[in-house]
Amino acid sequence: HQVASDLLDAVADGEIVPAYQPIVDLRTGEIEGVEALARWRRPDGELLGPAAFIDDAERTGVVHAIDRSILAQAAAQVAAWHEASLIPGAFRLSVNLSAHHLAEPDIVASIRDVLAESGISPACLVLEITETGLVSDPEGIACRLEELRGLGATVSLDDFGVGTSSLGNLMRFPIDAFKIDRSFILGAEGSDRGRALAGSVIGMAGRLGLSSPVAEGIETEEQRRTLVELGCARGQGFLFSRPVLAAEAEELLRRGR
Ligand code: G
Ligand code: G
Ligand code: NA
Ligand code: MN
Repeated sequence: HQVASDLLDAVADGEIVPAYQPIVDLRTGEIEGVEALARWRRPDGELLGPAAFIDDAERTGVVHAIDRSILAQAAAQVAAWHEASLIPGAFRLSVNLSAHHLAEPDIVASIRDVLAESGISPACLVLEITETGLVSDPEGIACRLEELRGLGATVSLDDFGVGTSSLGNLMRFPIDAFKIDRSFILGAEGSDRGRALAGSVIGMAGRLGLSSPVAEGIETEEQRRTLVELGCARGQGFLFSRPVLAAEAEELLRRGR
């Protein structure tokens, strides 16, 4: 399989690297953590986003190697930032985990080993699971998520609210948090109903005893203000920073101190 072997080569050659997007306190702008997002740095210097390779990676199973490599690189980076006193102890690293990956029996041991090698605490790790991937084998996935929480990691539902059974997922799966999909942020600006819906989703997290949700895709000051009014404490988006490579992320952290 040519696509699979090209992608595996890219992982082995260190061409799949994390970009980091800050997750901030929406009131103060303080950086509380980062989401690591995979990029394919081609030998010619071109940087490809996941749209160019993640579907192929899922289809061929190479996504496991990508997820593990991004976690290892990002955890090592966060450990180095800790070492340099650029980030506080409570700083959190979010990584994306393919739902396919959750079917792998060795995933829990694999994540535990990668964390142990990097030296960062599992309590710093947030595993983002995309809602739309949670269709097959719900019992197996629920079991795996419970084991991952047992390590001390946080499990967060990504793109919450746009799947076919978002509320059902809150019942079925042992999750700690969710990320509010960008469509709610756009909706909250568009109409009273959209605003009420976004407010309800934010309020629901609190009533369920989940951690404060992260709002995704914030691009304007007005969106930030609206979310704060609606009780949302954390978010990410181009207003604060696009996803950037490690050196640029480090600059943001230095400035944010
Ligand atoms: O970074 P972008 O900007 O384009 O990311 C698009 C989507 O690609 C993300 O929402 C996420 O679902 C997926 N993605 C990004 N990085 C990773 C990764 O390391 N592993 C997996 N499984 N998905 C990722
Ligand atoms: O994991 P997930 O699908 O949530 O990844 C976030 C995706 O959203 C990435 O592709 C990232 O580049 C993109 N993104 C991050 N911030 C913004 C933003 O403010 N606006 C838009 N349109 N996309 C964003
Ligand atoms: Na994500
Ligand atoms: Mn998302």
